[in-house]
Formats: sequence, structure tokens, C-alpha cells
Amino acid sequence: MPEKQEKQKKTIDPAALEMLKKAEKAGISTMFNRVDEVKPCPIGAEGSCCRVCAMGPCRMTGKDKEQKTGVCGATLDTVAARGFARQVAAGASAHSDHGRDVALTLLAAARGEAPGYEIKDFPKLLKVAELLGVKVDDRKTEEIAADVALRALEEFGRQTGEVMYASRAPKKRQELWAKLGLTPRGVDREIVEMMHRTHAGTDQDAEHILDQAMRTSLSSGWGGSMLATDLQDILFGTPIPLRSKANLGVLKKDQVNIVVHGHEPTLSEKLVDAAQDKEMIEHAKKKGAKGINLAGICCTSNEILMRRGIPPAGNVLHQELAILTGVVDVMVVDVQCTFQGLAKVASQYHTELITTSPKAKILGATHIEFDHHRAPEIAKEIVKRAIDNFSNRKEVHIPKFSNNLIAGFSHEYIRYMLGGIHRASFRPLNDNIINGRIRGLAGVVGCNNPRVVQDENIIHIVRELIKNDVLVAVTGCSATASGKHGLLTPETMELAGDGLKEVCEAVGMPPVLHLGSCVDNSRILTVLAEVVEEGGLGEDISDLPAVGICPEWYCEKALEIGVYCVASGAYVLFGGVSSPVSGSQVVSELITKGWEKKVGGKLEFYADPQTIVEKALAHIDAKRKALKIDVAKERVLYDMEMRRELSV
Ligand code: BF8
Repeated sequence: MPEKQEKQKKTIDPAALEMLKKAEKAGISTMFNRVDEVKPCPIGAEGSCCRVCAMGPCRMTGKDKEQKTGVCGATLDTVAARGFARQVAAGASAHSDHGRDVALTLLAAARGEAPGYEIKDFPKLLKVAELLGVKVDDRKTEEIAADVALRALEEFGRQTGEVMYASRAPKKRQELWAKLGLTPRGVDREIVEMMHRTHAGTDQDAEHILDQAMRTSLSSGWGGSMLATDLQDILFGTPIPLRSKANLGVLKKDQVNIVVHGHEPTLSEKLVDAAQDKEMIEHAKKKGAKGINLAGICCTSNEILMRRGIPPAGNVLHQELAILTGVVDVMVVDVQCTFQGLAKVASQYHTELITTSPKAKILGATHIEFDHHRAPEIAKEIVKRAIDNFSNRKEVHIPKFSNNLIAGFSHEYIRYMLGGIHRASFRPLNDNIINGRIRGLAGVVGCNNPRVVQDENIIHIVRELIKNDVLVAVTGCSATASGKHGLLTPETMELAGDGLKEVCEAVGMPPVLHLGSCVDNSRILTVLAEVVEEGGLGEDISDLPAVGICPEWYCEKALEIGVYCVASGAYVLFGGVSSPVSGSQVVSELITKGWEKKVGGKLEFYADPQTIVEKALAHIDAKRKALKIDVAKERVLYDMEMRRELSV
């Protein structure tokens, strides 16, 4: 590795740094060094390359690129919009296909065909049944669950009308979508139409293409993703706060280590059961281990952290580093963000890499296909393989870094936490935003990207926001980063501004709330809609002093989340690498000023995290001003107001 590259800062995570030194010494390639070897294509990076047909690929380059066209006559604006829209469709497909599989598992469980799965949250089942128009009466739990699953499956393929969950958005937002023709139908239909429209020679009006990108993203945000979250809560339980730890230090030298990685909790939930099975633990002890330790990477990790307290070993850039410890006996992957580079790293250690999804194989990995009809059996087989591999370890090194955390903040729990069991409500949150103790709300979500110093943007932004009295919700790899760096504890309130600290002390909550995996960004949509409904902060999500931030984005799912938040009325800021449409001035303006005028939200990209903080705070303050809550008021809470009105 050239000396210049060696000196580049790669991460702010001490555990990752330790592993990178080890990788360098051993000559093992990871994403952290491949990123220097593979330069990004500048034409593709700015959205100026069209490869939708074989007359090209056509590249619009040079000073006059805005005047150039492809062979078919497509302008740079069409090309950039088309490429971006396809990325949004791919992101929506990933989240929603995940949701569909959960619906199929719920159906199988309800019909008694999926041993090991049961309805863990009956009240949530009833709530979802009501939302989906499923009769409850005095029917059996399984009958209701089967109908909920079938109704959910219909939602994915809904051809006409609107996805039923769109009715969970504020009324004004629904009316705007209807007026603009953005109300989403089923996610399958929207994605197919997006792909059709972007086929060569179909939709060639950039703004029109981007409208469909918004509608496609909404079909996931208020459809496929939201269904994934709800159905997972029904099957595995709605999260409530619990303690855990994060970072590579959660791996154990004297225990069998199984690392789950990917996104779908259907198998990882059963792996938790299998790893806690007495028979399995006995077997591990016979093989010389003290027990079985399960840890996670990425969002399947967030899923079992939120519900079972299983510790995350790291976020997406930790996947190869975990294997480098030499103590991962099995790494089990399912779908999304599970990279092919794993196979090579695993081949240099004793780690067995196991792929499990019928949709995803990696050359060099063992494939044990997941089937929800026999999940506990498959989970035990995987755990047994890990145990049997324990004795094959060679040199081991676990960085001694992990931080305590609290996770498990579902939107249901936040309502309960704020209002208590009898008056669960967002009222106290709204009141504290109105009196200015909480300046605003921010969702900090999404990935790591090896082209950005790992976790640096995320941690800078989260710390600055809470310092400025902004209550932060985190999901995905940003949540794991926050956990690794110790920001998910109640003690973090010491870093918060006085107003936010006071609220956190009163409620007993951290100023940074872990809301779950990336499909669980739907929980953020639900919180925003319920805050609007609670009253006093305008009539739409676009009225709220709130922002969405993705500090280190890397993938299509992140773009899709960004777009559904914008189409729901939010100001969304992406950090790290540049805008995928920066080549086109017209498209750049369409997704910023154009979308702001149309839907009240906009999507912007800034490399510098401090710029993102300043833009976010300026937006929050502008919204406070528009709501006329920008001047300090007498501190009156809802109950005090009521008492005053009642003269008690
Ligand atoms: O879905 S945050 S790197 S793991 S895409 Fe992937 Fe990004 Fe992590 Fe979860 Ni989300």
C-alpha cells in the first residue's frame, strides 16, 4: 500500500482501527483499502451515463454536456432522472420484498405451517387488522393473523386505488398526494411502472420521471416498509427498551461466536432461540467452549437487538473486520449489504460463511437455504456447524472496545414513555417543542461508506444536534455507529442542550433514540404523522421543525428512504459522497427547489457534516418561525393549561 494512502484517516472507531492494522500486517484486503484501488467513475457518479440500451452506453461529458444528447436524443436531464429513478425503484424493491417475505411467514405461522413462529404481539395484530380492514369480532388469533397476512400480500400487488397505509399520513398530505397524482398504489405496480417508464424511449420528461420516483418510494415507505415493521412486530414482538452493547468487543474468545448479518429477522430470531437452547449449549461445552455468543452486523442485527438485546458487533463496514478477529465461527448472511468480499476474507480464516436466502448466493460460501416451514431445525443446524468449527480457530484478536447502549424505542413505546399507560400520547413532546425546550426533531439514518471516514459524519451530526436541543432518532448503521460511540445511553443527556436535557431527565430517556433497522424508518414516518395529529405544530409533516439526515449514504435503499421522506414533506440532507444527479443542473434543481415547491420537502447533498448541521438547524428555526413558536414563551404544559381552563 503506498505510504500516502496509509496515512489517510479511514475510521474514528478504535476497534476498526485495530483491525485495519491487523489486516495491513497480514496483507488482507478489505473495503477500507479497496476503496483506494477502485476510483469511482466520475461520469456515473454524477448521473451522466446512460446504459439503458445497446445504442450506448452514452456518456454526456465536457463543458457542453447540457447541450449533448445520447444516440436516441435523450438529454442529460432525462438520463440523470432516469438513473436516479431506477435507483429509487431498486431501494423500494429491497425493503418491500423483505416485507412480503415477512407476510408469507406470518401466513404460514397462522396456518400452523411454520413451527417456531407465533403471534407475539396480539394487541398490535388487532391494531394492524383494524388498519387493513380485517374483521376481528371474536375470531381466533390465527384466523385474524391469516387474514392480516393475506390483506398485506394484496397490498404489495394492489393494482388500483391506494395502499391502505397511506391513510396513516396527515390528511393534508393525503390530499396533496391525490392532487399531484402521487398517491401510491401497490409497491409491485409502482416499481414495474418505474422500470417501464425508464425503458428506452418511454418517459423522457425529467420532472415526470421524478414524480414516479416519489410515488414508487411512497409505496415502500407507507406500504412495503411499514408493513415489514408492523408484521415483524406482530411475529416477534414490538420493541421496548433494553440494554446491550455494541462493537467488536462483544465477541467472546472463550465462546462459540455466531455473527448474523443482513436484514431479515425471520432466521436470525430462530438463531437466537437455537443459541440459547440447552442442548446446543451442552454441545458447545463438550467441544471446549464456555457457551454460545450471538452478535450481529447491519440491520438483521438491529432487529434482534431491538427485540432480544443481541449485541451488534458493528455496522456495515465492520463485516470483514469481524472475521479478522479470528473468533467468528460462523457468519450467517441473508440479503442486502452482505458483500462478496466476505468470502475472500473468510477463506483466510476458519470462519464458515453461510448464505441462507433463496435470493442470494455468494461464491465460496456454504448455502443452507432458509425455509420458514422448518426454521428451528435450520437454525440448529447452523449453530451446530459453528460449534463444530470452534476448535479450528487459529490466531485470535478481539479489540477490547464496546459501549453500553439502550435500544428498543418503537413509536408505541415512545407514546407510552411520554404519557404513561393511561394517557400514552405525543402531547408532552409537542408541548416541549412548542415551548422551545426541544428545538426540533431529526432522524439520522443510513449507512457507512468507505469513501467517508467511518462514523465521523454520523457522530459529528448527532452530537451537534443534541447539543442544540434537537431530539434525535437513529436507525440502521447510524444507530449502530451511535451505539458504538456511546451515544445511546441516558448519560448522553449530559451532552445535550439545557432544554433537551431537562426533558430527557423528566422522561428518563436518552436524547438519541434507537428506532430500529432501515425498514423501521417507517416508525419515523409514524411518529411524524402522530405528532401532526396531536396538534399545535401545523397540519402536515412539512410544517414540522424536523429534518431527515443520512450522513454516510452508500446504497439505493438510502436514496429511496430519502425520497419517501421528501415526498412526505421532510427536508432531507445526505452527507458524504456527492449527489448522484449532480451532472444535471436541471435535475438537481428539480429535487431541491422543485420538490420543495411541489411537496414541501427537498433532497440536498453536502460533503461537510457541519454544513449539514447548520442547514438542519436553519430549517428547524424557519419552521418554528412559520409556526410562530420561535419566541420564548411561558412554560405551560398541556395539563397546566387544562387546569387553568378548568380553574382548578
Ligand atoms: O438497511 S443503513 S449500510 S445495513 S442500507 Fe445497509 Fe445502509 Fe447499513 Fe441496513 Ni440500511
